[in-house]
Amino acid sequence: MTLSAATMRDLRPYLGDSRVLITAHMRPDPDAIGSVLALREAVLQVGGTPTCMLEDECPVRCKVLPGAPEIKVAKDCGGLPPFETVIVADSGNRDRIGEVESFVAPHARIANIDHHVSNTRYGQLVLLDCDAAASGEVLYEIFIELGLRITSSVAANLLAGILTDTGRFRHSNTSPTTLRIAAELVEAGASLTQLTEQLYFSIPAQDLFSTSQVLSSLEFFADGQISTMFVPRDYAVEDPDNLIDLGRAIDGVEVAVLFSEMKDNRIRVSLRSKSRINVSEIAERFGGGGHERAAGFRMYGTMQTVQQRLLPVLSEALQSR
Ligand SMILES: [Mn+2]
Repeated sequence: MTLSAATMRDLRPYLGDSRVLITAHMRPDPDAIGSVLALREAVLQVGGTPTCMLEDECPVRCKVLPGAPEIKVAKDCGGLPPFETVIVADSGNRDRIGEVESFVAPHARIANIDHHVSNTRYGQLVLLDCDAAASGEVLYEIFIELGLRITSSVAANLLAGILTDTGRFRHSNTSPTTLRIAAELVEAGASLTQLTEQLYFSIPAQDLFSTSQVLSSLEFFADGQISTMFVPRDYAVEDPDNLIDLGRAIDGVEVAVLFSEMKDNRIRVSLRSKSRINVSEIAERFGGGGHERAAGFRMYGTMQTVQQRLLPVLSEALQSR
């Protein structure tokens, strides 16, 4: 599914507005941060005035992305008048922008730029390409169509999203187009080596201690086809994707699950599958969403009760394949 040129061009008036709010999903990952920062440059190039705002703080590993200090946190923005023009990147549904919602004017025009299959198609302008590996890939196409410059900082921000959403070009969402776009971005000045070092090999030492604790909670179900791990609330883990990748890397495991305690007494459930189970379908049954091989949802309860509700659903899915 490729976006039509006409639909992409409809974004131009959004970019040129004198007050544009640019946001993405809560607990931002490099694709969310990189997309927001690339959009910020797009707005500046067109002559608009961008305000970048997220519900949560920029993760430490993303702070090196060009322009990252420009991103504001919603709770520090009290008093800012609501925005009539809003661009949301990388968020399957509108709720995922969290507190930023209070800065969206009641009749604001919203552009929704995303690649999640579960996207609810909110907003007046929907730029959704479910075949794209990352929002960074969708944005690359938009930059080209609108004749915007892929500066070295835009290239780094877009490549950061593509690199991480493809698990460093390993996941099945890595298409020939993904690789071609990545090559163009490297040519435009993004350093794959530098991004990989910054995003993957600068782990805070505390994270490794937390990782060892989380690994000790590892359990197996359905003859070793399901692995589960628990992340208690007081464990600070910068990159939970790394943990769940470990659960999924185990020989014989088809689905890896990571249960994380949230501040509001809900449990965040992250799901990854290898080849047979569509975890997006499973997450949707619990009110969440995502991609075929990577999805998630949130639910009230303890990590154990949520695990007990999920396991029969996963076992059934495994049996029917
Ligand atoms: Mn993404």
